[in-house]
Amino acid sequence: MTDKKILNYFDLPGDDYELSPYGSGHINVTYLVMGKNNKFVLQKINDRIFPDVDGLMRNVSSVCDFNTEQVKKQGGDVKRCLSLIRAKDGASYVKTDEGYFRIYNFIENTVAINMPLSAEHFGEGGKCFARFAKNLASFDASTLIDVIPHFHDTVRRVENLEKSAAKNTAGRLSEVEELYDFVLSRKQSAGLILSGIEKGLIPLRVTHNDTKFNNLLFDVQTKKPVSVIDLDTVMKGSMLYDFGDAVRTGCNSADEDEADLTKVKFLGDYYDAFENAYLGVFGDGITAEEKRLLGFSSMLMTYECGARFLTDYLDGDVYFAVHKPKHNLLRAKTQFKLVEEMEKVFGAMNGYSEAN
Ligand code: ADP
Ligand code: GN1
Ligand code: MG
Repeated sequence: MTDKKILNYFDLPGDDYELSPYGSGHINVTYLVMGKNNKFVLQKINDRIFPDVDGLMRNVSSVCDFNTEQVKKQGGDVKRCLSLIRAKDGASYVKTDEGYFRIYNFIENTVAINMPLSAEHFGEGGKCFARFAKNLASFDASTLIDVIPHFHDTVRRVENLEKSAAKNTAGRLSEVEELYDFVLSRKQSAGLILSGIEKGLIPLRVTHNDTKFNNLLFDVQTKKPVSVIDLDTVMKGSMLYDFGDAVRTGCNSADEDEADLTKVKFLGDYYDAFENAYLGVFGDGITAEEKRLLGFSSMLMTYECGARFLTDYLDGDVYFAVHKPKHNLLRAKTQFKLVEEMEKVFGAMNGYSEAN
């Protein structure tokens, strides 16, 4: 637990603040900063995953500012946009012996939730993600640092899994043979989005790259989405990454770490609502190849995430925060079950081939 002395470095209004752990993100350590009259969000940045903290924070800061500017132009409420609270020396983050810290505004009367409440609710989430993508369409992508290179290179993700299986650091390989085979049996389609990008059929855009449902904030009263958060992974990418990754969490009838796999079903009506809403806001700019691969990307992003959880399980749980024994294994199993469910709707992953 971080000491609240860290708050002294930041330009916060005077108040009697307390820190308490907050949210269910897997990467940073997040605290609610609660005063009598003010609320903020403090994060200890995961500098093992984001070693170039300065580059990361330049990305986050410029994307926050750009998005806020767009919302302002549209006549929206800028108080409901994510923004960084500066340190007293004007910097966007603070480094101490304990690590790197940043503070965000707490967007009033909002909450993040892990799963949508209904198909329509997921559709609203889709509009919010698509609006964010649209807002960033005119952002100069060349100024963004690739904070985690090859983030959605699924081929590399599978190669990393193979390397981890070969090392078997935590001695867990024998336990996961079936899951490992599941990944290998579908690896021939892992490079489809990348090859579409190489062929110029899928444009590179500024993308969020981590559009899971709890990276949206919802108004507590209206339950409508208010803002996209967790901007650490905003980089150049394909809109299919954002579309597919949102479907991964929003169309799963169960939690990401549900142990009872019979509960893991793909929610087709949620998918339809999301696709309609997302594309409605995203507009006509979508290419034919992007359209062809919407369902496929949902499977690919779910498969990739499962492969990453499995890799981390084999490595001994060094990447994602875990809160119970075999947590990464449970998460991997859920993802693969969901891929199987999706294949019933979208066809086998291996059945998709490269566009000519
Ligand atoms: P991680 O990278 O670990 O997922 P996030 O930035 O997504 O970190 O934050 C984790 C959780 O903290 C979010 O899912 C949300 O519940 C909460 N959170 C983060 N930023 C804010 C904010 N500005 N206002 C309110 N809640 C927030
Ligand atoms: C992590 O940061 P968070 O918890 O929103 C991860 C995503 C995974 C997700 C799986 C930087 O997201 O890529 O899809 O967990 N973020 C990073 O739940 O690796
Ligand atoms: Mg998050």
